[in-house]
This record gives sequence, structure tokens and C-alpha cells, in this order.
Amino acid sequence: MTLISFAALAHGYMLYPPSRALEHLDGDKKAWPIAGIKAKFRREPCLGIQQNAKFTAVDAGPLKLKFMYPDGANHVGSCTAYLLDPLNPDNRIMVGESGDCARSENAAAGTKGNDIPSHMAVYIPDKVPCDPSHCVLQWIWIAKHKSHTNPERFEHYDSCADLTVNGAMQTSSDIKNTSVKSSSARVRGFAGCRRTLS
Ligand SMILES: [Cu+2]
Repeated sequence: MTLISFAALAHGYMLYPPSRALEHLDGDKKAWPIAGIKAKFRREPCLGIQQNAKFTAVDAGPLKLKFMYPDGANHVGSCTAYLLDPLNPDNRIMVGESGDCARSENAAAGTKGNDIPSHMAVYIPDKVPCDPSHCVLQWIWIAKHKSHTNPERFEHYDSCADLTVNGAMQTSSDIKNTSVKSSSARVRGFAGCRRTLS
């Protein structure tokens, strides 16, 4: 194993919809993990970052998230996307899931120094847990270090993008119970809540 990305300071981030970190954080920091690595190499979770100056307008329906994985994208791992209410982030629904959102356009790991693009399909419903004039799309990536000296080490990432959802209406609280259940299942073993997007 020679392609070890151990010292890389950039890892992965959401390009579209443009994330808060992309807009407000300097340089590589937008791609840093939020957990699973020494404090000096991680950034704050995206819900704590200043919101986007301009919200991205999207339509209810299919949406393609785009990502960039700097430095060869040598991490793999599952990705989940949520739509949430920025005024009460516990009000959230899962809008998509991918077994490995870093590898949709490049099956193998890239070369150190190269940036690897990737994408993931989500579905924005027409009933949303937020005021459609301001929702947040949160992407969460649990990434494993394939060629690291400790292959069981996971790094946690997130990206938040502020959205306006056209053609949607806000729903009431019954959505909340569903989302709490699915998120605890995910934390237990990443095996819960297999919502299929067709
Ligand atoms: Cu990393």
C-alpha cells in the first residue's frame, strides 16, 4: 500500500447545492471532517456555520447532489442526506442514502493530488419538515480509511446547504418521530432505514 492519504488535509465536501462551508470557510477547511480525527484537523459541524448568503432554489422531486473529493478520494463509506428545519434541526427527514457516494464516477481510488468528482441522487418531497422558503439539506458521510494503518478508523463529515424548495408545503410533527427512529438505527450499525429511491 503506497497510496496512503494519511497526511491529506482535504477529504470531501458537497459542491451542489453549494454548502455553507464552501461559501464561508477558507481553503481546504471546507473538506475537513467534523469527527474521527485530531481536533486541529477538523472543523465545526455544518449547522454551526453561518448560513448561505443566497439560498439555492430547488424543485420538489429528484435532485442530484454533487461532491468533490480532493486528493484521490481514498476514503469510502456510506452517505445519508436529510432535509431539516434550520429553526429546529431535530425536525428532519431522510431524503436519500448511498452506500458509497465517493465512488459514483470513479470506481477505484484516485491518485493523490487529484480531485475526484462524484454525485448522489436524492428525492425532495412535496411535504417538507421546514418552511419551504428556508430548509437545510444536510449531507452526512461516514468515511472509512481504506489504506490507513488503522483501517477501522472512521471520519465523519457533513455539509449543509440552505435551500428554498419550490412546490412544497410544510408538514406537521408526525414526521419527527420517523426521523428520530431512522437516525438512531443508522448510528447503531448503518443498517437501519433502507429507504429505496427509484
Ligand atoms: Cu480523511
